[in-house]
Amino acid sequence: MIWFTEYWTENVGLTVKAHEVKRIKSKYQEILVLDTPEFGKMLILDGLVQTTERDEFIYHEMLAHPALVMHPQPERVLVIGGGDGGTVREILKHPSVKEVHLCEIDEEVIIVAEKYFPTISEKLRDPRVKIFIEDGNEFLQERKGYYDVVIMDSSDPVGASEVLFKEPFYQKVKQSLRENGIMVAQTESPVLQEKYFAGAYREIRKVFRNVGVYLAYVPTYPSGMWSFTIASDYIDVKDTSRNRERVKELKTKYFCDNIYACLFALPQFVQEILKKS
Ligand code: SPD
Repeated sequence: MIWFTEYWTENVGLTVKAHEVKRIKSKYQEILVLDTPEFGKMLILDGLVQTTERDEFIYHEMLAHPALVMHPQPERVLVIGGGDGGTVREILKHPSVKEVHLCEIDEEVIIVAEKYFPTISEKLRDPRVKIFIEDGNEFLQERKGYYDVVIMDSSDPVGASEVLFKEPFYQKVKQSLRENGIMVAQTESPVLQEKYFAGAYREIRKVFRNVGVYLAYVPTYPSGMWSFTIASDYIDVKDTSRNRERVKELKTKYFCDNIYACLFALPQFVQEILKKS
């Protein structure tokens, strides 16, 4: 057994006792798989926890479903990042979806996910899924007016992922959407990463007319309080009276009709952060 710590800041972190299952260095990052008593297997990239068998459903459901439910009829969906496959699995719960493109820069993440995280990656080989091993920023250059929903399932905004949290990237996302298109991004913790959280909101608002922020509780992410930012030029993304009947048809463990109904209920301090952004 080893002790592993993800440092959330210089002063606080998440420490778990674990068996080391696999450690490899890919072209882009160190990929580590741990097996822990409480969270099951954990996928860690460059020292940062990406997903765990125990709580992955919370993040993946909350990242995928709100945007897919709000869209009148999502058929073509793009995921940038998300090589573990959890977001793809959730997207395919929506019967209208015909095509999912997954753009992941690091093929090793997919290989590791398929070997060690079969319940998360189980839909990656579905015939509706096409995998592109490419840089998300470059990939979008070629796609104009194609997607109904674009989902940023990125790692934290450090190193190669930093560009995915900036205005020029969101402009490309916007151009890749067709009419009624919606985008959603994971946007870090308002508690421990206020700078990144507020920064992403500011950049997204420069590009899209309608923007909303919602939260979920993800135990293994910094502070546990995690944010998602959803945006569209066509759809009032804060109107959660739309398509509520579709939520009831989804087989989920966290996302549900009550959560959808009050998706944008934010704690006062989070509202304050957004107001001054
Ligand atoms: N600090 C962790 C943020 C990770 C967000 N992406 C995770 C990818 C899981 N599909």
